[in-house]
Amino acid sequence: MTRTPLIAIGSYRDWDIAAMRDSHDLHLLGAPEAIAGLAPDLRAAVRALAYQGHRPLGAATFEQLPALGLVANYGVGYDAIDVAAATRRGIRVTNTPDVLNDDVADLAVGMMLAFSRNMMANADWLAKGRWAERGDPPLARKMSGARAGIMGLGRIGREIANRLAAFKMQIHYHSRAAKDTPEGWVWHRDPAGLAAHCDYLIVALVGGKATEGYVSARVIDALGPDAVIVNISRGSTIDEGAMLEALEAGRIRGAALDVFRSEPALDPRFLKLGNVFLQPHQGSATIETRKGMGQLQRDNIAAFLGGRPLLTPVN
Ligand code: 8YV
Repeated sequence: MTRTPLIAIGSYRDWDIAAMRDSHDLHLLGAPEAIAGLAPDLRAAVRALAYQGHRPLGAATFEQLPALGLVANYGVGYDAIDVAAATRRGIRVTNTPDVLNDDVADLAVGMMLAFSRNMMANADWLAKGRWAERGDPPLARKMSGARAGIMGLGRIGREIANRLAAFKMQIHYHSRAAKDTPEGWVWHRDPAGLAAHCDYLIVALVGGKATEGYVSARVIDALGPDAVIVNISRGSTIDEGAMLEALEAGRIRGAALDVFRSEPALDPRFLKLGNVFLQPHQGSATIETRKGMGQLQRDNIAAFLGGRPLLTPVN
């Protein structure tokens, strides 16, 4: 039996490659530009594309694959994919929601604790022999009981809020409309209003044009000098220049960031700051979750090719 061709773009783990090879004639590419190098009869036959990565994928790629019917994204965020262009061409798009909520929320809480309790500097204090030489390191700051401001109470934002509630934090949030929440959670209509009422502003927005710079200079200015920005969403959701200025001037206490505007490259100004805790976009990066994401991506592909309803459609 001839197996259906599948183009997979990205840097997949061995287990994902093996699973895709199991049921498809797999063509693994590093970037969308490599599609142009595939044989014309293969390009004409491909109906499904597995995508991983944050580089733009849109009309120029779709034009090269006339039979394409599905782009299955490996990730909950699909801001790199031009969904409008896909829809115009009748191409369905799927993502991998929910399977990564716990990991991303865990990382947000972990970054908040690591930042507040000076864990990096304290580990360094110990490693450099300063504990014995100079005594205890400087005191840290308490996180439990502080005010959390969740920007975007979607699936991941809610998991973060649930965790922070267990840390006895008061939960404030901003979303387009008030949501059904446990008693005591406070909705703020205005993002700057949320900023004015929190010690930790945790950004859990979806990426894309609609949220570009949503945490604007105005929102950042509304934060108090004791406030910490936490971002596990997309670098694009924050006015990075305004945040860097606030951090450099000490107008906010600090930032714990997993995502950046020009990642994997970082604005070098970040590396000069002493009031940040930085991570390499690793919110979903555990073996368990990445396996779950790969499985959901493949399940969507199998559903599409089998003529069954998609599990997690975007359009
Ligand atoms: C990435 C993410 O997809 O799910 C998302 O939206 O940002 C991550 O899980 C990850 O970089 C894998 O490509």
